[in-house]
Amino acid sequence: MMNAKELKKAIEDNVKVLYRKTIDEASKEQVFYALSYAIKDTIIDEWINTHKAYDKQDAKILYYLSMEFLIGRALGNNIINLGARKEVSQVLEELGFDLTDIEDQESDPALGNGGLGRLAACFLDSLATLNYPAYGCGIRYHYGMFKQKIENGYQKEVPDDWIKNGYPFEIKRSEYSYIVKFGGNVRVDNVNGKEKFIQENYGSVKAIPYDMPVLGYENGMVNSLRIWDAEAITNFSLEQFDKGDYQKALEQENLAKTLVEVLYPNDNHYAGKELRLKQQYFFISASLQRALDKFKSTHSDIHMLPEKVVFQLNDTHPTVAIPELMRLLLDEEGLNWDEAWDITSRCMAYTNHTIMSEALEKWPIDLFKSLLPRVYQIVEEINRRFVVQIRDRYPNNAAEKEKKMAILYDGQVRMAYMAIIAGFSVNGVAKLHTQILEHQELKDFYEMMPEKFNNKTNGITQRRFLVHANPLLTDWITKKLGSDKFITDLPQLSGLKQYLNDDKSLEEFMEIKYQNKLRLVKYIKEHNGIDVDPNSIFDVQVKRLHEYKRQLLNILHVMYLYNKLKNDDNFDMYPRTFIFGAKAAAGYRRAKQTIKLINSVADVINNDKSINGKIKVVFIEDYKVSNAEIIFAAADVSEQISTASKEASGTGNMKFMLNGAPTLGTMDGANVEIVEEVGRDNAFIFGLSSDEVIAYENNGGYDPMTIFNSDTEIRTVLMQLVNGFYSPNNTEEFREIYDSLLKKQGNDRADVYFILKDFRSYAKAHDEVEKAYKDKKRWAKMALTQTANAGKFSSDRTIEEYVRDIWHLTKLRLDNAK
Ligand code: 475
Repeated sequence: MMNAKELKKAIEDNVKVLYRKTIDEASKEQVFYALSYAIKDTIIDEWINTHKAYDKQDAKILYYLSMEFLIGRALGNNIINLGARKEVSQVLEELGFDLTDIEDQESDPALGNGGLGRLAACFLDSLATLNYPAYGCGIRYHYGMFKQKIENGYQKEVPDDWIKNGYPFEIKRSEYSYIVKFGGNVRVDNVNGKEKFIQENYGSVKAIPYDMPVLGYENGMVNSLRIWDAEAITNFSLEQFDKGDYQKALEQENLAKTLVEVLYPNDNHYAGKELRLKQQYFFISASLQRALDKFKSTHSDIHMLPEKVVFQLNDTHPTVAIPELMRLLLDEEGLNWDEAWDITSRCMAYTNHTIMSEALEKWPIDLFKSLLPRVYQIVEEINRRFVVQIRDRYPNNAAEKEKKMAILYDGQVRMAYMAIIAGFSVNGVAKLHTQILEHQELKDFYEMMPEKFNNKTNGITQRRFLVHANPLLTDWITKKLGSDKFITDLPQLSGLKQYLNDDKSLEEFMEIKYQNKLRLVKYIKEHNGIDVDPNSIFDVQVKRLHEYKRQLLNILHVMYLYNKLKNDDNFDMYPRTFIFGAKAAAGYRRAKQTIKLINSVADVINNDKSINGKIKVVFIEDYKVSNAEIIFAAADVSEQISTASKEASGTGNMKFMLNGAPTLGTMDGANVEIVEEVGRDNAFIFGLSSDEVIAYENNGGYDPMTIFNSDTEIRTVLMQLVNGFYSPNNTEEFREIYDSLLKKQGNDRADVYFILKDFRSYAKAHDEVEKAYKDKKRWAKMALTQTANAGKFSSDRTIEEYVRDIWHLTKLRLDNAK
């Protein structure tokens, strides 16, 4: 890192060169670019040095293959990982600028939907911090996750043109471009008695990589996130035109344009669009071609590949990597099937992130085959051999097993099954989730190949979600522990336990929470125009909107509390602010109606003077990584209320915990492990267990109508959905939500997510929260208990487990590191 004087000069020079201005004339945005280029300059030598070390040490490299990397803003994070926060702040101050203001100028790169994409970003941070050689491989979407506007209570999607003004931290690397082929047919030639498969009449695009630096924390390590862009193949169009194939040339140009245009905005949902499969094959083929070339540049024996390369499949979205690697090894490297299969299956590992059936990728065979004719042949052969194995192993019930396990079945290619069959590792993302995979969802596979299954409980990076998000708390912890080692060793936080009975420390801890609440109050005032009482309980649910996450349960409970305030003279409550943030997939009707409901309820309640501001409801527009950081730091209560068994892990739960907010939640996903760490007394747990949910799903026996008929308070709340209470101009506005809770919907039971079933125990858990909060000291202790026990949930721990059990990487030594 340059010193203060050099940095100042670099910023001033950049402003001059880029904008022909002196620093006193520069806008904040211009200073953002000037500073970012200066920071990139300081990174570049370490970036080069790191990759030289890869080669010199002949390091085994992880390729983390993911359709999504929800990286968020880079500037602040890079400054922190360079260990230069104070210095940069000061230089900017001298120049008349505030660092947080400047950071706010950066677009918030959202090349992901939610949990899965953010996990990938946390993993990259931890990999670099722990000195592991790794590439993130993904797509350079021109439009990331849409920006959300709320108009009249409805979500409106606005395109996110994040690279409009250029992104300062990426480097285009045209010299590593590759051709990716789609469609056409396969011709079989016979060369010296050996079959040769040649794809012909295809359309193709050029894949061009852009690299972004991924900095380790103060260790001189800089890995790369490599995202692929598409370009039409120039002069190819001319050639085609000469051949009279004008149509084809245009098609190719069109393909290049549309291919990487936009991220599919679906979380935990599979849309089955042809373009999505094209995106998958595009970035996978390019990433694998590059990985093989890199390997071959320093190795002569392709059989060594599994010793030097490992591919992690982030859910099934990159699973086409399996037949693609087979294709490269068979058709390009000339290996025979058994050799290719051995190598492929020792290089590929698969992570499952969800058991939601609507998220399972199943491609129609016709589509798959016409888009990827040669790859499909290979899938067929993989499947044929597997089916032979099944018949061998289960002679008595082969048909049944085939139905449950074959890759090709019922006209579909089942991607998860291919990943399990071909890879050497299958992992879930929290203990409970892995158990459900082993004993329910994937039990036939677990029975047949138990050695592949393992758990890797998710984690988060404290560099972003504590150090960057919560500088006040970071400084306090550093002071209390007498060291900042927790920044790379989160379990050190347990040292805070010695302060659990120290009144002064508890007061300091809560004062920091208060200051962070003020920061959020200001954000809400600026963005929503709502006044929020910083002394109220900040009860927060921020995550993607999905029925299984049950934002609906939360808002129905708010409606219930409001009724009590209005109708029951004996009822009183501690002031609460219910904060929501959530994007709904653009085509997800029910989710969008829930957003409208939250906003309609907010409208009525926030404007009712008679309740003295006891309840406020805030829907934060455009929930994203940058405002998430402000929200986590300010939360009192963490709502993690998914229907048990449905949330594979959750990672927001860990971010709240780290920042001192107890969990109000079900025994689902990683909540179970959070409770294990803090103890049952330091969490507010309610609702059906995952076993109970699964039993109801299998055996029936739940009818929400009995609750509707017997519980008047619940009934009143439900009736308010359809009597215009919250939608005076349209009593039908929330009819579908009402129906979903009480009526069978096609093949679905009423109240699929057990909202009415869990309602009473949820309300009771809220009572407990209030009781606990009123006792200031008890609450402070409970809050500090969260932070002090958050050590397990660092993604550093998760990565070390992946390395130990799956990747077997060696830490890179950086001789020139500072
Ligand atoms: C789980 N996304 C969380 C998190 O492991 C878990 C994206 C595109 C298409 C389909 N689905 C997706 C997910 O499935 C996803 O984000 N899953 C989430 O992964 C990290 O913590 O419980 O829901």
